[in-house]
Amino acid sequence: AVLNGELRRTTDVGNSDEPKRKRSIDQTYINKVAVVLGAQWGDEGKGKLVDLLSSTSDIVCRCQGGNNAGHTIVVDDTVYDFHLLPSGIIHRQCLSVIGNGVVVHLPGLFDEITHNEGQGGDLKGWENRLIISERAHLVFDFHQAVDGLLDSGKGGIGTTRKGIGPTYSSKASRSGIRVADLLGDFSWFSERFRALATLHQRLFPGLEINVEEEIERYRDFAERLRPLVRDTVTLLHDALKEGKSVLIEGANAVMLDIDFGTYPFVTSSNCSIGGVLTGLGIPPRSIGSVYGVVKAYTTRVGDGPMPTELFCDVGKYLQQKGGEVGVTTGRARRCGWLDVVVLRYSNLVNGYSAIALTKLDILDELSEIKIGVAYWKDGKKLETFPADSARFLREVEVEYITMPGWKQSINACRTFENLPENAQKFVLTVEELLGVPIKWLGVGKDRKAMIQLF
Ligand code: 2SA
Ligand code: GDP
Ligand code: MG
Repeated sequence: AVLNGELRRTTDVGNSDEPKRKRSIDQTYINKVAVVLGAQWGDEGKGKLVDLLSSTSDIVCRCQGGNNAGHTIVVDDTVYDFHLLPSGIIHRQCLSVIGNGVVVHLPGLFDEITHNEGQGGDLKGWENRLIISERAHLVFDFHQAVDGLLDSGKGGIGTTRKGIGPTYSSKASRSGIRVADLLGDFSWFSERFRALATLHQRLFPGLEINVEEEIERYRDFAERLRPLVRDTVTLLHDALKEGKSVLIEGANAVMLDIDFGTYPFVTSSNCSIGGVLTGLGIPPRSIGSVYGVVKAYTTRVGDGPMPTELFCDVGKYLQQKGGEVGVTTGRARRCGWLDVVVLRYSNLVNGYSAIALTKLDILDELSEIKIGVAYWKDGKKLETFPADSARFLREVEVEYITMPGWKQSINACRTFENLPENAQKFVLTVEELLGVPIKWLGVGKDRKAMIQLF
């Protein structure tokens, strides 16, 4: 029966002499969590959307990746760049959670805090609103050194060298070290550290690790970390029960997902919707809206196929006008046209409720704008997204549609109706091609340069 708009099922239980029990579907967690995910190859502007949504959220969580991510937030003249810290950290009412699925490089985390404290006052009091999972795995300096060794020369994929792959390898091979190991009995941590370091030295002869010095360094980190650490699974469940609103900040993006991305040119975590559940320990039914962040063109940093990549002046224009430089490594990002084949596949995996289309203003000066709508190979149109990235995806031909540009600045526009007609047409075309509503449009770097459509 439906009572007060809620589904309630009443069932007789046991024999008829016993009192009747009422069973109903528990509504406690339903739709309390909103998720922001990268819909392309990263750097779509997730940080900016998370910043916007954080102002009305109680908790903001990171669930996967590490300090390979780079999320930029521009507040007037202040630029914050976050790598491990959830972008909600600059909102005082918001608790920031680093979940169990994240890999944490402690020296990097403390440096990031110091750096961003120097950028502006909004980080003040961070120590009262940052929580780290006791189940998160630790990235050590030797993981980063090994990342560099593995990625150099032929076969490298252009990682950020932040130790992400080697740390998730330690986690999967069950030799990794978690926050809880560091904060428990220190001799247990020391023993595990020696074993892990020795294992890496055996695998990579010549790898220098000053084992005892590192252990002492971590004695200090342990004390700095201790006040921030909690059982985040229980914390989040309690918060959801109390009706708090939770926002998840995805890092990297679906095309870099270890399962669904362009393997092996991917990162080592699940950056799509599944990583939200495994990286935080929240039930699927707690998830409500899933927002995909889409840049109005495509970028990729590091190696790997990118069918709509532009090697001409338009590519250079997008790179320069878009300021397409890696936040973590300073590498120039490769640029190309918007690729709807990627977006449709991305939507299959993540099931977006709505899209934020960012950096529309970067297209301002172009007289023609293309959108990739299909892949062809050997005279046949591809019906599904190819899994063979190393070879097949590099050889597909892209079919484009061409749209006229708007040749004027849209930076000051704050409503859809204010946008030039050709910009409106571009937005409506993307929406139609993708079949997902566009809820926000990014028209500039600043926090305020965003149009909300509904
Ligand atoms: P890794 O370091 O093992 O995760 O690298 C594996 C691949 O994943 C790509 N990757 C990224 N792509 C875009 N943005 C990322 N974050 C930084 C940013 C990147 C930077 O926000 O700009 O500063 O260069 C990111 N992190 C990982 C990476 O390029 C490899 O292709
Ligand atoms: P993230 O990794 O997805 O959070 O994105 P990054 O921060 O790595 O890269 C996005 C860049 O674009 C940052 O420099 C942002 O400040 C900037 N940005 C985000 N949205 C917009 C927009 O709508 N217009 C312009 N011009 N810049 C934007
Ligand atoms: Mg980024």
